[in-house]
Amino acid sequence: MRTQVAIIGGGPSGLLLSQLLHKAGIDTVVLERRSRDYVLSRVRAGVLEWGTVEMLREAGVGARMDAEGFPHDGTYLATRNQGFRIDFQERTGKKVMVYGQTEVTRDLYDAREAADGKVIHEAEGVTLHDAKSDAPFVTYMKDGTEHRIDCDYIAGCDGYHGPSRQSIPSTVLREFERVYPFGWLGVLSETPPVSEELIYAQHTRGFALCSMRNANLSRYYLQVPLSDKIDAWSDAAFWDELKRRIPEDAADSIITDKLIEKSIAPLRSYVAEPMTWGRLFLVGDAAHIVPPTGAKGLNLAVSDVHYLYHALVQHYAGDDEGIATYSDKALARVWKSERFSWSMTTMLHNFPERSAFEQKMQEAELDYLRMSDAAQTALAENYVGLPY
Ligand code: RFL
Ligand code: PHB
Repeated sequence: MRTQVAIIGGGPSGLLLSQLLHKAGIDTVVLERRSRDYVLSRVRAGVLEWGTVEMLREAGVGARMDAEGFPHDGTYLATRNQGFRIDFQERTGKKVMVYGQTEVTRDLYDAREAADGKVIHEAEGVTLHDAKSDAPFVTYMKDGTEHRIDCDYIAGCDGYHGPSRQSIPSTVLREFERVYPFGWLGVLSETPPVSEELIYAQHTRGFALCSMRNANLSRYYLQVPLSDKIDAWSDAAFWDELKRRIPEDAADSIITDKLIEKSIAPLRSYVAEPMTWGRLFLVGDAAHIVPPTGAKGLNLAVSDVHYLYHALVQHYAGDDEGIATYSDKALARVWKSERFSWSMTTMLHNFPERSAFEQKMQEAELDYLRMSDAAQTALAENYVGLPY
């Protein structure tokens, strides 16, 4: 088989790239290791920057998001008894959209299917070849047979554990990493959200987040030690701990029920440079990970797609400037989102090894944010998304 762009990974970045390129008349094949149902069962991001919203509209997959998503003009930051609201709209003229990654991915699969797009599920042993040459190709196994796809370019949209980044020689790749000494226990509950807007809560027992998917589906998170086992968290223990960490009025009014999903995710910051190697481009989680506190992971994947999509369209129109600058442009934005996610994480979590001095610094930072218009504007500007 031959295609113009072989895309490895059928998560949001691979599917969005393929959909945008299709609309521009560029042929792609998406290779996904998992089944469609498995990909759609993963509960992940919930907050879309406005740039992401506009990219999804541009790709022709915005209709359901516009009908069912919830635009949010602000968010709450809370300590146990002193919450305050940051108004994004007032401070930046922008807002965010609450619409789950699962729904984004479903809309993209539907669009690819409607356009007869080639998305190959359960592709095993995907291997990249000759990315440094002018004739790269990808091989994979499907139903016991080996297949080969020749292409002009390879887009590595295969997440943190995929083969794309690993195919770049270690002499070329530079990695930057911070691993945090805690994780997030995330749950879904078929109950109305406790608040119309998200609540990011700092507490001496650990961080908590109240988020949502729709009017009857709430998403809550607790900071937990990495050593915690998911089975040791009963539903009752989860609700009790959440109530201890969020503001009292929220704790008093929260509606609790049986939890329908429970998982623990570790937190890390990670960047791989460069994001281009020969004819291979890394996109999204394949190149970088952020801790979820800033709600940036999916949004960064989408901004990478934006740069790569335009670079490829330019290339097929005879101009390689975008191809040559893809890595630098994407990384400039990646590092700023890394900084924001790291600073939100640092400001809001409990770090077991923190000194008394560092503890005071954390309190002062949140107190400064509470009283400073400038600090709130800076947070809002980053949260709604920096320009592409
Ligand atoms: P994905 O979604 O990991 O998709 C990669 C795809 O590649 C496939 N794959 C392979 N395919 C073929 N061959 C192989 N050998 C392969 N190996 C892997 C995988 O099966 C998968 O389908 O990466 P992508 O597309 O770059 O998208 C990135 C986002 O998924 C991620 O950044 C966000 O989910 C992060 N994130 C959040 N981001 C936000 O913007 N806002 C949020 O509110 C937010 N909350 C979150 C999050 C991530 C979380 N977890 C669990 C990681 C909350 C959580 C709890
Ligand atoms: C979510 O709804 O899953 C969510 C929201 C905001 C975050 C992280 C996750 O910062």
